[in-house]
Amino acid sequence: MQGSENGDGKPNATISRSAFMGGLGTAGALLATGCNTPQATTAAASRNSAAAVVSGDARKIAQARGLMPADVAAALKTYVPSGKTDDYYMFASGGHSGQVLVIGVPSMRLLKVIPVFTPESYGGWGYSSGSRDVLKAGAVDGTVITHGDTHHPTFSETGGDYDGRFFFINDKVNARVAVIDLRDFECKQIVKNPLTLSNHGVCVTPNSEYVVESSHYGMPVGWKTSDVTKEAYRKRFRGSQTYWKFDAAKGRIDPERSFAVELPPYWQDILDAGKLGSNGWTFTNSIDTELAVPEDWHGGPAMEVGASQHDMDFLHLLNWKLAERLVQSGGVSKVNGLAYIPLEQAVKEGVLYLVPEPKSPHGVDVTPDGKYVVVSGKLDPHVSIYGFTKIQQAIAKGHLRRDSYGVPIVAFEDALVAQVKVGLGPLHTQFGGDGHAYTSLFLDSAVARWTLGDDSGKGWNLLETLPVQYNVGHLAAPHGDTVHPRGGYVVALNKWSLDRFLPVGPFYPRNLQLIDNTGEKMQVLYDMPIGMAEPHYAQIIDTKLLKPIDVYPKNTDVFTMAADPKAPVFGKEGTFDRGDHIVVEMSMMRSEFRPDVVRVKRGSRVVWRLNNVETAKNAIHGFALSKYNISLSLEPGKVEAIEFVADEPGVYPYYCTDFCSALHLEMMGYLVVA
Ligand code: K7E
Ligand code: CUA
Repeated sequence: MQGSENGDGKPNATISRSAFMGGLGTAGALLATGCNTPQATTAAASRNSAAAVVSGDARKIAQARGLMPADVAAALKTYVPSGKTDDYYMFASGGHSGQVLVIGVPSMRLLKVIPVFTPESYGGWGYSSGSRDVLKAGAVDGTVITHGDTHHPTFSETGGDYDGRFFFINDKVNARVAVIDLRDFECKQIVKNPLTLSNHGVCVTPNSEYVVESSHYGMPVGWKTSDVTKEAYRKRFRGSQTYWKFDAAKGRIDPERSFAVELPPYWQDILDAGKLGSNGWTFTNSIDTELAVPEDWHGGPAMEVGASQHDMDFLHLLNWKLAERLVQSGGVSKVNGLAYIPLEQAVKEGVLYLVPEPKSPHGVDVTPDGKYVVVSGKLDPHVSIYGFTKIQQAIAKGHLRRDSYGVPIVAFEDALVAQVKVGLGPLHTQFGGDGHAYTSLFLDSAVARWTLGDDSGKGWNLLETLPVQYNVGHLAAPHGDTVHPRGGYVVALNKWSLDRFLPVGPFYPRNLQLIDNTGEKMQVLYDMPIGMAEPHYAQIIDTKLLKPIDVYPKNTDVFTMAADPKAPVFGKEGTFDRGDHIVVEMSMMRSEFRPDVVRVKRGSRVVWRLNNVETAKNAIHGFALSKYNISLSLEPGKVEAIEFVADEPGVYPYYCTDFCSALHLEMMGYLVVA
């Protein structure tokens, strides 16, 4: 028996969380003996009370429910008692829901859905003037987009580790990036990439100088062309990598100080930023170095065949610090308003290099020490480990061959340190606090755990694989892509769930599986169904790093995080005629709207400002207005505005949508249009 059993039947006061996590035997002991020893605990506070749980009753329950010792251990490891909170926040992409999910780990309880690219009536997102402005800023050629396909969530970093201040996420379908402020867990900004319509990878540089966005499908720059021959694809289609300058003081991306590097149209995919010794570089893989185009454009094979012919694609190495210096020296042009380093210039200045990478690469992840880049190809059973030092030596030596665009290529053998045969369909790698690496195996539906070695190629070994259910995409581990992985858990983000949950029709839940990686053998602890689109990637952050506000300061405009000079003043509410429009100044409090009647003339343009004047935590009021398609959520201290034309005579109720008090149903009023 391993773990925390101290053998004398007394409470083991020195038990650490990790010691407990390692002890599958603990629950076995519990079931076998039904003893009163409180081995099962994650916090000092629950140590004494655990004695009540670990009794003969627990054994009876386990037997009645047919639970095995491992099940009981898993339950104890994930159970967070009512009133207690989790150790970690997991921020997961919401896939093509366009939103972000906040989940507690290890309980796997859903804490919040953050509306981002898609209007969401519960939060008033896309209904208030402020949120509409954010969505409008992400418009494509004037069309406001009301959906998104979120893939790669990224926390802001300081010194290569999450700092708990901001959070970024991409929209793959329209090449946009959103900024979420972790003070209030709300989206504040969406920027549209002016060069392309599709992106994929997003990462931050180690001090959040830049949010980096890789383009995905090959596109004519600026997408305005109908010349779609194979020759046009080669000549005029391009990829790009955009370095969005992040201004942490303002909490916004600054497009004026951002820049892009032009790339060959190889379908750049995921990317990661170098750290520590490799800081200053980004690593981006690609999947269509064949330059395959649809059959119709040249009569060749189907896209998926055409794009999988080569044994090798290219990992792109970009020296962003050098590119930044070029931009700052004023030596670059602009394309569609964005500073732009053309391919030829990038090659000439030594900004861009390539390294071959095995078949249909997908994941690229830099090790916590910054020394190695781990690449996995969907059609190759290995992860390939490139040495940053080896790459730099090969570049310094020169005499590199070039691709058809003139980009220098570091030879595969000169960059490669080791390959680990992990299994079929390796996709993405995370790093655990135990010093091991974890790679998802899509085809095997498994997680591989392997050891990190050194430059000599020694020490890179597969330890074990754990089956998961099913078709795993990304993995997420606490701070698992930083310089300081915390370990304890790995979450497998599975595409399919097949037989795991109660049937809910043909759209099956996605399955997030929590894995304990503290023991000799990994163990699946918990299955969490996601009742919406597929989360691709997630990041997990120590809760101690986040200090969210619980009540906005009075009169807060959440888009400036400052007092709104136009906030309605308590005691001076009313309806005011401003000539060409009507202004409504409204206060909200338990359990009334002031005013509770708003009279306007038919055809008036109405600017309606609302202020939740509450100062108590959690005293949220909603505002829904019949017929005018308006739903708002005002947390205490928040000010919002809406605008509409009162175009039909009639009586329209408005009411509070949050059950805020015993008189909540009475919190209503009438808009009278005469
Ligand atoms: Cu593999 Cu978009 Cu990172 Cu999906 S991506 S899994
Ligand atoms: Cu305010 Cu219900």
